[in-house]
Amino acid sequence: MLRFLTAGESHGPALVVVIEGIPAGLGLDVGAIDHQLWRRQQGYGRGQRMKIERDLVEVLAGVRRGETLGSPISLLIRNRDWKNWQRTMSVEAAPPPGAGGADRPAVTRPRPGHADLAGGIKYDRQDLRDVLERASARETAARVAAGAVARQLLGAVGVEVFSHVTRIGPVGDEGEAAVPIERVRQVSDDQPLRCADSALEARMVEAIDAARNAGDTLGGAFEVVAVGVPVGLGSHVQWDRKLDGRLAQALMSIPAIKAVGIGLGEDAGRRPGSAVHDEIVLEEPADGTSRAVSWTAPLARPTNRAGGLEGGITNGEPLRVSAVMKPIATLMQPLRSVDLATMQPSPAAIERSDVCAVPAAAVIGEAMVALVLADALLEKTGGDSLREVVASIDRERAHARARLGRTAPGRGE
Ligand code: EPS
Repeated sequence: MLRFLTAGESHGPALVVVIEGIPAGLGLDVGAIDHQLWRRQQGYGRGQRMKIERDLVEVLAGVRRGETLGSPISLLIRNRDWKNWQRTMSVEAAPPPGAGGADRPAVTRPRPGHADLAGGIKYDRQDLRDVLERASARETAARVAAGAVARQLLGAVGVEVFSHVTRIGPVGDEGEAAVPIERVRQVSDDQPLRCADSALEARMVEAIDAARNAGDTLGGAFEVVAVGVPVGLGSHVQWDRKLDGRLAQALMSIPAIKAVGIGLGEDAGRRPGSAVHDEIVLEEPADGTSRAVSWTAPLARPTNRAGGLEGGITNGEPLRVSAVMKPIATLMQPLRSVDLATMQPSPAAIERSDVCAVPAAAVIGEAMVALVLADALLEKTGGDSLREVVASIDRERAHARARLGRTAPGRGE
């Protein structure tokens, strides 16, 4: 229903994304897209590149007088660093006169953990820059722009998506309880690492400093939360319609993501069933969902260990999805590699890079979750216009509530 494709190299002129399937009549706030791009650029541990870039979106198609048309939306984000790379990244066989920047030598020493070696062999490239330019996480700026559009569609039916960082390298909360939704919501973009626990965050900052001083890098983990999600997105009836599987694919496609969890995630494998499954009771909703917007009142769940998904279908509880990011592959104290030009042992190439980018990955995770949810929403509601989408959701919510009200005599609203 909703699809998007990105294009662009890290040091090329720009990134672009084409999004198809956004219904007509959505008032598009371009400033809100820029805000999401800004959020992706923040976080303690980013490198020099983020001092150069100031990502801003240009809308090329699909919007007129502030509203979407139902036609493909095309967004462009210019790379400010392009001016320093015009010779190296020139489209022409020979850089045109006046092209800026240096002629950089070919990259021939693949970095362990990056796409350099496998991509160079697969695409038969001698200069590994031909691979790393596209494998670079710079591409995720385009995803965040697309996600910011999806987020605005979701906002029109009351869905909100946010995130927090839960681990940087060895520093993380070992407690078993999930961080309450309201604390996650209060995490500020001005915090260095967007962690809900400020004492933990201070230790995370120290861990990043130590890694930087050692010429090393750090990964970590984050959680994305979505509240107000309608019941019934995704389906149990076929493998490729299960929403947990679709979310896992979307999050796993973010560079450096190595594991994805839904709700308890891997902890679910350590507990007995009685400490994993969420009881169904007749009372107020437990966490983050007010009764006024609940789809399932008077039914409620005292816990949400399932992370809002059962059978691959959203169940009316907040969606909670986590992901683990490995450390960035470019090390200032490089690992052993082999120079493919000489076939001699040689330290891996050093590219300017970040020490830690987990807070950025969390913002990208929000964007991917928003895109998957928007796709699943449109699958459920259909609709060429926003009016149709909203009417469908209102109708389905009213139906669910009337049905549950009937089956709980005396408790219906
Ligand atoms: C990246 C290397 C760095 C990062 C980049 C991802 O870029 P550069 O090689 O220009 O220093 O800053 O991330 C971004 C540019 C971005 O916008 O997130 C890599 O090799 O993946």
